[in-house]
Amino acid sequence: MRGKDNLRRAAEVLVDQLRIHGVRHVFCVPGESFLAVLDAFHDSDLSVTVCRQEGGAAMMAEAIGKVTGRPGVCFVTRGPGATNAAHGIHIARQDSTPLVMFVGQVARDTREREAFQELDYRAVFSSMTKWTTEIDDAARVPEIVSRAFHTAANGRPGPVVIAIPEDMLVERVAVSDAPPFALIETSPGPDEMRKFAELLAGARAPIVILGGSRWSQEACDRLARFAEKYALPVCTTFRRGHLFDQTRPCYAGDLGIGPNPKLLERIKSSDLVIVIGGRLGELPSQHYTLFDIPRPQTPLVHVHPGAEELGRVYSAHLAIHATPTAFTAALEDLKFTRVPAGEAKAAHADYLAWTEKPTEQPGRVNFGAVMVWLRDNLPADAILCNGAGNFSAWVHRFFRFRRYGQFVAPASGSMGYGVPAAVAMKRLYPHRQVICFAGDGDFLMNGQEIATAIQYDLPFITIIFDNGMYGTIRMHQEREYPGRISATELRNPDFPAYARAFGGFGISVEKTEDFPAAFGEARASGKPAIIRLVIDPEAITPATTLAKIRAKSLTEKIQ
Ligand SMILES: Cc1ncc(C[n+]2csc(CCOP(=O)(O)OP(=O)(O)O)c2C)c(N)n1
Ligand SMILES: [Mg+2]
Repeated sequence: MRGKDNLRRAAEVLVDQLRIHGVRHVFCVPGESFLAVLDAFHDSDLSVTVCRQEGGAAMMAEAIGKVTGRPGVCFVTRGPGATNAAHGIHIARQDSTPLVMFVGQVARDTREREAFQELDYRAVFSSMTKWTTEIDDAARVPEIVSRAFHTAANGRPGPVVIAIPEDMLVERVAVSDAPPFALIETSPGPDEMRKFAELLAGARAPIVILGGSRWSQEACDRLARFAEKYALPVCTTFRRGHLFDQTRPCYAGDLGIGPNPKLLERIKSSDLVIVIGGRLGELPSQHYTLFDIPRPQTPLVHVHPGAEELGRVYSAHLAIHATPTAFTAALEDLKFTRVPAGEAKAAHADYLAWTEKPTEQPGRVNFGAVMVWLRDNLPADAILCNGAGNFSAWVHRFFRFRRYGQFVAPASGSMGYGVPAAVAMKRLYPHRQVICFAGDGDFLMNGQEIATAIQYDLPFITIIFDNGMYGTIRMHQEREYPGRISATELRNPDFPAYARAFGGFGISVEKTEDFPAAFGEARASGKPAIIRLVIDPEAITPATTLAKIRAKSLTEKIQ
């Protein structure tokens, strides 16, 4: 509440800054360290989501940052709250997502005594954030919050952590608000675009690889038009499948874990690789084997919004410091001396052959067939979320993403992301269908956020791939230490009953053909729902079984 002197408390100034910077949603687990902020929420029109664990709150904020390109915001308490939230901060780092996290801090006059739950946030978070700071002076709240939003969103986006000492938050100050932060575009220069046109016109078999952040629907559309005009094959990197409408005739496939071998062949035999937006990190580079380091033999064009990423691993033949949004705008004006002609048709045919039909699988539920059913039956703007585990391989392979922001999943490979991301998406887009895919291991890392879904009446459907194990690790185990199962088996709760215990809907599916009816019931319930798929543990990837991996490994070890 504003005082009689008409001065604002620092906490009110802070919440006012959030509104000015366009924030609509904040996610938090409350703490006594930032009561004054909670009080300021009381008078604001911000949509506040109270969560069950700070890791979930940080992931929800990260998911908002991922799909809007503007910093997602969360508030957590001191030591234990902040360290819980580290999970989401690391995702924002690796996924290049703008996020601003506020953390309670002990009062300024008790600092450095290791006061109750005190933590040195700069020391703890600096290796994961773009900036970690503490606000000592209430009068500087507008300045520091403004810098945090600019830092998080511009260049290579990423997380910022701001500690807010509790005594600072209740100080009353006379201070002016900052203006709204700006999303700053970095545009390619005319020389760079001319060189790009020359390289493309001279290439026999160019290929485009899309990744990273700082995209938008318009940027994706511009890229798609350009690719179609010149028949350029376009693939997307791990968990960035939403950057290209996969039903369009230039789509060449997913360059993530276990990609189509034909796609890898195509990249290896191409004579110009154009990477737009992504870092070409460990997964898309197939563990740094696809291209030589530092100078790839195949000419490489690398377009990235962060100057420090250009030349970090790959010394590109043409490095362009630009946001994907600005680069795709520049593509529209490109002039060619010779018209490039790519191999999109053949690449798309390879993609269709790889993804059209589900593969044969052991067990009565074929997850590939479930994904194909969802591909044919979900609305074009449905949002799909997931965490990490082998189950996601079927999502990547068999679904067809159509729109920007439709796929919300961690490129960092972090488990536990799907449920919080689905909560955030349903908060942001109440009228869109939201589906969360989870492994049985993955789900229970943040499954408690189903309580948040119930509290805010967010009816999304979680599909749990229940194979009774940490399947991914078991797969690696069988390959490296065949037959020696260690710490990968799981005894699971009754997942449908878990959903019902929270007030949701739950159902088990034991045969593929029962899935559509179960999905219909889950939808009709109007509640947050869990559909548990009973999966044969042998069905370890769309391409192979555990027994085959073990047998191959044993044979190799004998030789
Ligand atoms: C937070 C986190 N902890 C651990 C891991 C390592 N890890 C990767 S996949 C995986 C198992 C996933 O199991 P599940 O969710 O059941 O999926 P499945 O592989 O069985 O389909 C583990 C433990 C990780 N990626 N993230
Ligand atoms: Mg599992």
